[in-house]
Amino acid sequence: FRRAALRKAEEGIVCMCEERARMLQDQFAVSVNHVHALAILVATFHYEKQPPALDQDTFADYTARTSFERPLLSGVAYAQRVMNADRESFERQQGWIIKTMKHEPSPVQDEYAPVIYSQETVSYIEGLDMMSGEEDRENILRSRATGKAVLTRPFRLMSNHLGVVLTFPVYLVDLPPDAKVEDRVAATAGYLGGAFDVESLVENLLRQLAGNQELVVNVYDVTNHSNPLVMYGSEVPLGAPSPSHICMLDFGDPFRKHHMICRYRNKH
Ligand code: WA2
Repeated sequence: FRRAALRKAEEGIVCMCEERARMLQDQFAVSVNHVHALAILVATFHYEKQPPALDQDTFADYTARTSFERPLLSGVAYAQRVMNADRESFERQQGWIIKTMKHEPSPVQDEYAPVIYSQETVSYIEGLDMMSGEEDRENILRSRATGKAVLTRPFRLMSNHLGVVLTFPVYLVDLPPDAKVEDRVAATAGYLGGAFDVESLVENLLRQLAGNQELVVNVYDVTNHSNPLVMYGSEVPLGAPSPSHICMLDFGDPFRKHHMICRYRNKH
């Protein structure tokens, strides 16, 4: 009887874990696709129109009304690439000065990525140089070098929740898929990105599922397999070995690897 019960528990956990992994991956993918479309919106209406046919009010209104398309993102924003030579005229034109993510006036840098458009839910990043944060900076550099969507490692967002940032590059010209890195960098206009508030939005997602009470779900960034980073859930190691199941997750950035581990809360 014990063995049959254990087998049933193991089968149950496989199903429940796969269901959760699939849901999370799907909601992640639709959110990424919609941010991709927003990057094209900025290229079309900010850069391909003279004068630009986009402003903060329009961006805030459009992103608020389409937020249902990005269920795992707490907010999206557009950071413009500003070279140091153009900083003064940029600041004069905007009427504010570029600040660091610690809310100090930015020291001189080769270039900056100040947020010029933001969804109201993340309006606190407006005017901040997103290159002043280590994780955001690495994302910006990797996205423009590859032309693809990239993700940070999990870290504490400015909302103070654990999450990851997604970044798409926006280019001034159409680039062929095999464009050289230096051509990509030279053509970079800015960066469209958003914050995956994993801590609160994944909690919401899992809470709606049957069996939530009995299951412990953890998501890890296992890009460096010998140093797994918690992306969702608590890090407390579980005592007695109980049935567990691991599901691979694909969040669309081939540079990063993620997986989900599910266990029962009460020993079976
Ligand atoms: N957005 C919201 N909260 C954050 C954050 C962020 N980055 N970084 C830390 N907390 C405009 O890649 C460009 C958004 C960065 C995009």
